[in-house]
Amino acid sequence: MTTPQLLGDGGVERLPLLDADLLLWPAVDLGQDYDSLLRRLIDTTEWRQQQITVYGKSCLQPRLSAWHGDLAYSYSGIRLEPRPWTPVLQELRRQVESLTGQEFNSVLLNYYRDENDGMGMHSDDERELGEQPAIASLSLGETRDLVLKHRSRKDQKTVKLPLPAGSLLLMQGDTQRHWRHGINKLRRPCAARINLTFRKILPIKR
Ligand SMILES: O=C(O)CCC(=O)C(=O)O
Ligand SMILES: [Mn+2]
Repeated sequence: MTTPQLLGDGGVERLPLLDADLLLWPAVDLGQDYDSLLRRLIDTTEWRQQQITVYGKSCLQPRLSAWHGDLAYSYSGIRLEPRPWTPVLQELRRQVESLTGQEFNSVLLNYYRDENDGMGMHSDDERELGEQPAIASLSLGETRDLVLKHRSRKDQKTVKLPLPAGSLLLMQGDTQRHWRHGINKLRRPCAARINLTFRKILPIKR
């Protein structure tokens, strides 16, 4: 593991959140324009709408998703079998690894088609992510706010972090232990957004 690279233009910033370790690159250079990449990923990914179990109830996730990488991943009662790395995902992984100094073996793509799609508040704290997971989250398309809430400290205000196209957020250290995060549905019309979360899954037997 190396320390994150400090860039000249649009360099990385550390977000001042108690009990969290968050680094944000506001606009990373991906060597291609964000909109073409968004369209390419929308058109070429085999999207699924997963049926999940939340508090014992079965429902469809309000978004589409795809899991690529080396190992399967289980959460909310579902098991995602990995699809192979595609050239475009491999290249994005290489760029994200080089910026963050972390290694990733998987990526979860989330496709928020419009304002009716979102993601409930959660922590990425599955056992196979390890004790202090580093998760790198790359956004494309419409800006949506990542809502962050401290798990136990009522004196910590809810944070709304806008994630514009080309932004890269690294969540690491104790962030998942102390904070939950999610993407609210919106009341105003909103175009498509894709978020790619690069993760390192550890081979754990269940
Ligand atoms: O869409 C986002 O920015 C959040 C995605 C996320 O939290 C997840 O995939 O676990
Ligand atoms: Mn998450």
